[in-house]
Amino acid sequence: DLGPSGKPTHPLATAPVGAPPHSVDGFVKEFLHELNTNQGVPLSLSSVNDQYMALASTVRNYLMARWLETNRKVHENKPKTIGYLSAEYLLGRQLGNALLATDLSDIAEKGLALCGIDIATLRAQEVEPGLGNGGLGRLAACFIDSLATMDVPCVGYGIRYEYGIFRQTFVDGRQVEQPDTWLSLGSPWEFPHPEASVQVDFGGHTERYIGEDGRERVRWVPAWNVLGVPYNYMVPGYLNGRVNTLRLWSAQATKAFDLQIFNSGDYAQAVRAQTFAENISKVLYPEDSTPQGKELRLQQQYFFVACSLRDFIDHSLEDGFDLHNLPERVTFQLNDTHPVIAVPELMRILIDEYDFEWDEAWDVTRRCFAYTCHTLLPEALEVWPTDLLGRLLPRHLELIYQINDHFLAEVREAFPGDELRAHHMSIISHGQGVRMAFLATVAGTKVNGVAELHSQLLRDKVLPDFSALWPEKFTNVTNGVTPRRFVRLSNPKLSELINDTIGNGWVTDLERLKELEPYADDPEFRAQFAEIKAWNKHRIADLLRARDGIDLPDGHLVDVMVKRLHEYKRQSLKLLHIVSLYEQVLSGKIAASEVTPRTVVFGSKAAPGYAMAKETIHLINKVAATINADPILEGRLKIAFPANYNVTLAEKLIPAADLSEQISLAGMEASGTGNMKFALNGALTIGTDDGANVEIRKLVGDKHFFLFGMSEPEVAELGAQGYNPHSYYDANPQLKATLDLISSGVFSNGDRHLFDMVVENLKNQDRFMALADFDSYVAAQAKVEERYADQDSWMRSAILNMARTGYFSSDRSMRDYLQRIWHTTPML
Ligand code: NBY
Repeated sequence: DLGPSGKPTHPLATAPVGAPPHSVDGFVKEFLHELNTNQGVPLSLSSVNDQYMALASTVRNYLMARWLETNRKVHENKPKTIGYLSAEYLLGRQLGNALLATDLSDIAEKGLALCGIDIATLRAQEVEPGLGNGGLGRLAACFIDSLATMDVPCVGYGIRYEYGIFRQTFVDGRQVEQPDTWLSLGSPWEFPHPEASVQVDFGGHTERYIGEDGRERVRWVPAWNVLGVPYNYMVPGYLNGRVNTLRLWSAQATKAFDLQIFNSGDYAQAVRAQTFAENISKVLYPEDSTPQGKELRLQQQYFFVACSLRDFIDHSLEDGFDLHNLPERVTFQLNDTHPVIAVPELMRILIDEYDFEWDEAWDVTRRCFAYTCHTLLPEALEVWPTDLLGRLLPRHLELIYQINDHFLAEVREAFPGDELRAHHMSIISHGQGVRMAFLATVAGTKVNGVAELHSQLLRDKVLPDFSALWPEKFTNVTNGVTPRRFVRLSNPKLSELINDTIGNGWVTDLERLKELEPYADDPEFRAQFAEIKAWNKHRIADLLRARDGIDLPDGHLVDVMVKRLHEYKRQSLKLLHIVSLYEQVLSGKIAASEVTPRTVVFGSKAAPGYAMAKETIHLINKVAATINADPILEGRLKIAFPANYNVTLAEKLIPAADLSEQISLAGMEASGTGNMKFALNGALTIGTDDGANVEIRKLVGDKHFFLFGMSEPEVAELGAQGYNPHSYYDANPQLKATLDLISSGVFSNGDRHLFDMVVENLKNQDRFMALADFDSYVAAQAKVEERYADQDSWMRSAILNMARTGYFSSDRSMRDYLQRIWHTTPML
């Protein structure tokens, strides 16, 4: 503990670290100290970035005593820890959350004002760490927030990408990606620990030899290696004194690797080796559903998982710890299949390094892992070609074959003579490769989906043979979102109203929002609620004006669809609704004055290689430009598509929404989490019976939710019959007129073919059945307009949405994981 030099004699050396005084004066003193000693500038000469960096360090200092104390307690009490393994963490800005967790917001604001600084300017200086694509990465961030707040020991493990999710720009309506240089102005929230670096091996071959005990053993002789440098981030619990750790790994060349080449005299080659190693954590892959079978991606996956297991075993366990007891000390939660290579890695460590017998090693391994699946799309399931895997990780491929052999023996025992079943269930599919979801299912103690419908479909459609073999392995944990970031921080006025009405217990016990239900009938409360909604609309209007030069009209229904661009999510269906409204006005079927004044806001990134998604973005922008410029709908319909939707924008946009668009084809969206954030901020949902929408609707009630479209069984039936989108086009004159308007060239300067890719696909393929749901969607939108016309009734529903969706706190999700999967309880 105290290092090699013996007992310290200075009394301060063993005193617990204290936080700076919780007062404006104490804060100012600390802030100026940080500005002077960390940034090396006096206040008078400091830049905004200097001030932001000093502010971040100051807040960090307040958290430090708690972090040290948390770590001391973990060291002393050796509780079971959750090792959350995730290739993505979409954290959002850190400053506001840290201020909230330390209850310093007011003190900081006052202190900075006394220094002549507006804290809002410093908040705006922070570049969010965008180390994730979308829902999956944001979920990981919500979960670690909840675990810290619930006093559960957890280490989040992941990758410190030098470039996170690309920065989206639009050039003539088309998406153009720019690198996300989030580290360029310094990163005040991270603590690098190069001294705790871990070596990770790759490539080479394996050798068999006879060990001292006379048994045959295997030795992996790797060809090259890299160093993983840990960067620690604080994960503060909300006002509870706990600070957990998020440990992100950065890749560096190892000394040995350099030296070898330096000694050969090839300096340039040695420097290239450095670059080669550092490439591993260079950039986040921007695909959010179709995995790229790229070698570098597998390197990333193995890199962070190998670092994390090594780190946990070497640094979290006491010397001489018997690894047979590892499951008592950790569950590694696999956030989708991206970290599944951890399974053969733990087997390798136990067998090759710790001399475990196969059965012992497997028993330990399977009790250490649990797997969360986040998809239903077949193309989203990761499969690694065996030759690639064998080249990069030869020992791991052998172990996977062995795991598969043992597993298939179990299948044959359970279903004698059913060779076809064994074939279907094989982890290794001939011709394809290693099916990572199967490996995860075989290895995990538990397998969970992320909403009730999804978990059901996972059992019935994606992994039916596995659920037949191990029914008790499958469970559901419905996703949740952190109320700290997505209500308390993002909607300060609403938070104040809730506090004034029911006290502030809801921030850590979100079901208490139920106590607001009676206030839905209180005209005074409704008026306050409506005023806050209007205030949030002005706030986003101000932001979009400054950020994007977009002007939002006053007094509109704010209709928001924000999520990654994917055909299954059906942004094109939203677009058809908009174009249909426009077409009806253009052709005189309805008067512009009959259209409910509405602003539709889109926010969405497309995977750079996903042509259809990019074309859809292009079309949305062109439709927006045309309609926004056409006086015929002036003041009636406005389309806003701010570029680079991210967590920071979401925090301002979601609280301003009246209507939440959750319109995926039923059976396709595993859960959705944006849907929860909108409901909690008092938006009504227009949505299909998909993902967590199903549970939202059940809780808020049919009267307060606009359901439309086919149900999942109806989708399956239509698919089985043979879906023909063209028949809908032919049969529905309004749908035909809508698609024809796009093909007419009005949105493309007369070019009738510019959007052929999107239009022809809808007419002829339409894999996600947008045309089949069009009528029902348009009818539901008409109901929306009708309801919105009665503001009292709308606000009542909005309040009930908020009051009834406390279930979707990620604190509740974590309680479910603790009970159903991790079998552990919060502890101090
Ligand atoms: O995970 C999302 C689901 O689509 C959404 O329904 C769910 O609410 C959310 C949290 O459970 N999935 C998701 O965001 N997936 C990815 O971001 C992703 C990223 C990378 C890859 C695959 C999926 N990949 O293969 O590289």
